[in-house]
Amino acid sequence: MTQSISTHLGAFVRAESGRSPQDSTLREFWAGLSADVMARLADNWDATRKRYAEGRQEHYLSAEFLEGRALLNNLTNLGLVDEATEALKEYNLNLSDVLEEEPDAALGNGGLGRLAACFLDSCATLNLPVTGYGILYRYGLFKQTFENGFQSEHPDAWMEEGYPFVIRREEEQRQVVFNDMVVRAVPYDMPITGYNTKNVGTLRLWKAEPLEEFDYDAFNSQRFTDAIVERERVMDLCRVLYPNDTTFEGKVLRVRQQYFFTSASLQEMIANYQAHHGEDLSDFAKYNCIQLNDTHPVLAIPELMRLLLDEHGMTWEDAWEIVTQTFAYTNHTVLAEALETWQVSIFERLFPRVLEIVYEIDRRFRLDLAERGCDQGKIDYMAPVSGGMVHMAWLACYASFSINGVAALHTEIIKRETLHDWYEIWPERFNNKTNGVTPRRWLNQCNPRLSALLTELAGSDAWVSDLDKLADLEHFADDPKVLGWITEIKDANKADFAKWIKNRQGVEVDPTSVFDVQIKRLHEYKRQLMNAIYILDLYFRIKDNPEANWPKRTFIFGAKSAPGYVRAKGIIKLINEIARLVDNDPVVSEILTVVFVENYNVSPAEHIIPAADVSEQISTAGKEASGTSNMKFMMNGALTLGTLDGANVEILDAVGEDNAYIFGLKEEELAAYRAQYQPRQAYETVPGLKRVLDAFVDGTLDDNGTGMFHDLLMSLLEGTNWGDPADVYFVLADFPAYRETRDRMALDYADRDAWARKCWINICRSGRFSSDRTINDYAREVWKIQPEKI
Ligand code: GPK
Repeated sequence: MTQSISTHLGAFVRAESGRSPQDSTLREFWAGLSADVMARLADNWDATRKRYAEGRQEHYLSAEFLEGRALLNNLTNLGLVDEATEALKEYNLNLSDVLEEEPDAALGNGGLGRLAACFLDSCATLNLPVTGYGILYRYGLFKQTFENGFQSEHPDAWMEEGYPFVIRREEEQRQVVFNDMVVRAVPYDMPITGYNTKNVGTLRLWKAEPLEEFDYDAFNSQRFTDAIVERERVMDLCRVLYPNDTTFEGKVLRVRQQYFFTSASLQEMIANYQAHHGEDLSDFAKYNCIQLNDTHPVLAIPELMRLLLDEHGMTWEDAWEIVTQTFAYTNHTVLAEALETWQVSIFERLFPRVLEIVYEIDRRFRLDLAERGCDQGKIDYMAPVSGGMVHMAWLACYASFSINGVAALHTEIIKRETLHDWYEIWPERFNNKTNGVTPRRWLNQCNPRLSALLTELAGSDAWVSDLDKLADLEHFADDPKVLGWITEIKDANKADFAKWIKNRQGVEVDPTSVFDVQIKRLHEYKRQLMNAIYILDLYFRIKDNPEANWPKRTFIFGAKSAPGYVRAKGIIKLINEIARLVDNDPVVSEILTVVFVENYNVSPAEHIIPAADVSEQISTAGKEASGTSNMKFMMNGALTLGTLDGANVEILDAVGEDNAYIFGLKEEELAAYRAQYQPRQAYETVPGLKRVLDAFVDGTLDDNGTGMFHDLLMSLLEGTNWGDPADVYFVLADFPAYRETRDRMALDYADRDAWARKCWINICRSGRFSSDRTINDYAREVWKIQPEKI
């Protein structure tokens, strides 16, 4: 199709609305324009799929893909943004209004899911033969509202009104067999377009459906409920994304989900292999590599064994040889509560044959380790099955040829601690792949002003698919004219944000204030609580001395808490109460504003990040595996206020101490610090701290009688019932250094040129945090795949 959008838009909209375009809704325009985009990419998509099916491929298995919106991404990749803008003008519509109609595909919780989405974007752009496999959740991550400052959760029926960017492929369905049910796995494919390429990759999301629509006999005998019970039981499988981030819950439905999508994906890989390379599966690993995104898809290991043994008649030795050459495993956290361990009894109930295979892997593992001279204690600890539990990470480490962490420090920690015993035996399996983010969505699309400047200064848009090119622009850091433009662009983005948040939540923010932002899942280790304590302390300091020259600041939060994570919910309520306290104070509210963006998600992030001045990356050292918002902020010219944790370490390495604000205890200092740490002493002696913490419980802030704020205070001062020490995450220990650094940062902002210079250096040195760099590293060092340009 070479005709312009305006030629067909009316017809596509009519097909969606059944009305004339003049009478159609914005939503119908969104659907019509999206249908046009799908029509335009169809042939290239088909050609890419066929091409990839022939050669060596990588399969990215992930329970989460946090895609966000698709239309602008696809319009940009197809070079259609201007045409679409013009076409909509003929109907007196704005492209941005139409784009805002699109629901976020929030099939992920946070960093891990968004990483998978950035990776697919890079694979498409780099023409790499990679396919993503996941689950078509009917309900994505819950929608968050605040009710009197408390988080409440609502279902996110993101595709109920129709979603044009997935195609159901009925003819490619598989069957997945559980002990107690047989389900159809129907693939829904989402095209993944790349920048400056015709290649279109695929995200294949499986949906569970009953073998029979419903029980016709029951229906005919008037037992209407019975007729649909079995159907609903199957549909339950894909109904909802588990809303936990970095915590594990041993729910049967979740392990069902995991087996469901891994089994369907493997069956397809085998069928595709046989279609192209013959019945004999000996060369399976030559043509296929599977990346396991955390342990969620680790059931693929015993399931591939089962398929090779039972369905394809292979010997154990041959099958194991293939399996151990196929799988690569990425670890995303060192938090103990995230490590998946399933009760043997659950496996027994759902898929006894898979359990049998797991036991056989376990038996051979134990022999293997005994032969290596390991003692029984070590063998029991490392074994895939012990204490009645299946340890998914241990299984992954044993069967995978590659094990990687997601930032240099994180990889060192898993080698030294989390997975140390495996590292001792198989050091060659371990490697680091520092995360990255796609500069298409996270710079080119979300920050058009800055992108235009970069393109103008660089003389082309080549930086969009080769972010290292920005390094050539660094010399403009000494050009006062350019520094002025950088400041103007940031101010314009901040004004846009102010409009957006006013319209969304009715909050007024001052675009001339410093925008200080922390957006990420709510977790104690990420220390939103330390951020809140700072703001409350600043509130009191301003009350003490209102005449001093306080810089104006806007503190922006975005965070969802797992619904069952009571303390995290307490922190959300606390921040909302501090926001209210500040807002109700006639003096302080002239200087400070606290905004908690409701229902934080991918598309809100696209509004927030380009407007940020300060990027809060303040996790306890050693706890944040990588972090990826830190990279998005850097690319958009916000300065990092952070600890030496995760990828912050590498950001500091890239920009140097003059261009980042680093504070706090280092990971290697924490153990010794813990031995003598007395949070109560910090509470008594650090100036201002007692006043702030007392305000949690003395009536200054109101938790509506829930006791939440008292619990937060106790978590800092007393530890908890279940044996944690007080202040597990060193909030009070790091607070003084955090306060000093953050105060200094706010003062530094006044010199806008000096500030802009730092921002510019951050932007120009962000090349290594493009997910293109990460994916090239995976492709070369782990997947051993080459670009296949159609
Ligand atoms: C790690 F283990 C997990 C998890 O279950 N979910 C999740 O989002 C995050 N993560 C890490 O917390 C981040 O530090 C990291 O950048 C991200 O995964 C991607 O690797």
